[in-house]
Amino acid sequence: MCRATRIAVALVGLILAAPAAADVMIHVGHNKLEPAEVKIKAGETVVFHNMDEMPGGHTVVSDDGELSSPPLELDGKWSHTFVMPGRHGFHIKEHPKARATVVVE
Ligand SMILES: [Cu+2]
Repeated sequence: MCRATRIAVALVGLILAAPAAADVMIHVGHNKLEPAEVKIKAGETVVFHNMDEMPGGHTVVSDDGELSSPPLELDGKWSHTFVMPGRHGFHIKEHPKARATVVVE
């Protein structure tokens, strides 16, 4: 193997060895966000996936009012990529007692 080929093989090996960053999922439903807490690293994405049909949909909002999904239909998804470390609280606008926290490390 020539040197360039060896380097190319090594690079492909590195790419294949790197674990794929899977998005973290929070399930949205009637009066529930599950799990109630997820931990991610800065730069990772959380997907909110609506599992229950409701007239008008389910809207995911951050407790600080900065972020809001559109009303999610059944099987609708909304994602957000978090860059700021800290604890980010969310609730469902239509079910304010349904809460979840995204912990960004
Ligand atoms: Cu509902």
